[in-house]
Amino acid sequence: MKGNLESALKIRDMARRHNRLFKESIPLIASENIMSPLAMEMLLTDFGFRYAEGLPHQRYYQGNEIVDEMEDYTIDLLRKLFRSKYADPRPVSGTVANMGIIYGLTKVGDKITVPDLSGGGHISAAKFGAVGMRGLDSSSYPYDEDTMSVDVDGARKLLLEKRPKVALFGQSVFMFPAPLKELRDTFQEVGCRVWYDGAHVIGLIAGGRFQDPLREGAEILSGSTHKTFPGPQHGMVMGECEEPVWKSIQKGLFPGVLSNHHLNTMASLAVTAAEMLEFGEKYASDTISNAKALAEELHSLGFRVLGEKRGFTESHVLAVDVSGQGGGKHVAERLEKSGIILNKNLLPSDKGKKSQDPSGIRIGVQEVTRIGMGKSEMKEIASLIHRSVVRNESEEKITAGARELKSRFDEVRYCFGKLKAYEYIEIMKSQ
Ligand code: DSN
Repeated sequence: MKGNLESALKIRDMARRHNRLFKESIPLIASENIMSPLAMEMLLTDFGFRYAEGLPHQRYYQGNEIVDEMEDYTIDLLRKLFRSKYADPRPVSGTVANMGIIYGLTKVGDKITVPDLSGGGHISAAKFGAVGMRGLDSSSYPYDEDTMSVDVDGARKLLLEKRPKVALFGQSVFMFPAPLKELRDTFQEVGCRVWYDGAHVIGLIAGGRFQDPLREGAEILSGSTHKTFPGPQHGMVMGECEEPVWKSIQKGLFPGVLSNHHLNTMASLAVTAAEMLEFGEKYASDTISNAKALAEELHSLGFRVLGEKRGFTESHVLAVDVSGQGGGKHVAERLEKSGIILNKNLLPSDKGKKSQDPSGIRIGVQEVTRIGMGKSEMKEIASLIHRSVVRNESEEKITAGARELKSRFDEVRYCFGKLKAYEYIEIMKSQ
């Protein structure tokens, strides 16, 4: 008994240590964020322990009256935020959203065109991911390293040649808008369903500061809800399509790939959507201007920041070729030991290279923006990175600098209420 209690407390100790690690580090992973107090509160409600399979008002369980009210309300908030005809907040993650769409819209052997992995494509669109699991015949758009985006002429050629059932756009290294407007006529000529996976940029879309896929030719928009959209780990799908298409997607989600969906994260997502309606425009603007500032500063310090011809980035993310500084793995690990957390990443020129040993690093500024950092702090971050990986200053020195910088920014912004970031649960402090 005592041993088991010790095991349980050990886990709590790990959680505390993890909180402290992120409290004291500079968090630059492009796919992460932290939540507001109200969104956080929703995670610790009874919603988290209940079942509500299916759609509101057509459930298989009793006790869902308030769940139905909450889910209807969430759908309305998402439809308003993304100006979409339909919304479904049930996917428990971005990849589950993608699996449901694939299951609902395609049959084994259907053709799909997707972004290439080395061009920043997501694993769910890969042959070894959800697309492959459905047995689809997939082809990748060529990538243009000059514009750091899908090559428009190459994509047009591929679409006309393959005539896919579904054309998918959206990446995990997503600096510039996908060429939806440019390809709109081609989509119509081919008659394909156009689906945009906006996981990385969906908070910027919500804030009206990136492209607006549902007005540019996409009829389906999917995403996770914890990157530039600063909510819980969850997923969502929005539709601007005909009713039968939407119904197929909803069937793909349930009973296709979901049994129960997670009601506490859905409530948390709804709170975040309301906060994005209030603060999203400013948050998206500040995030993008910080990304540009960090890119310019790193460039001026001699780093090879990709996308120079287009001003490095129009989103929250930048990609840096660090092959001259020991490669992505070495640089990411060195920075981690120095209090700066980011990830190694394949670059478009890395064709054939292993993803464990790429040339690049990926940097996202959505979380540091969320805690109030601005352009001058982007200069400080660039300087810390430069001092660590170019001037080879000691890990202790850089860690001290990172901690000092971080200690000045510990409050979650762009939300209702106040919360000290990284000090989530008061009870953990009092034990
Ligand atoms: N793997 C995540 C990312 O970091 O981009 C997306 O699922």
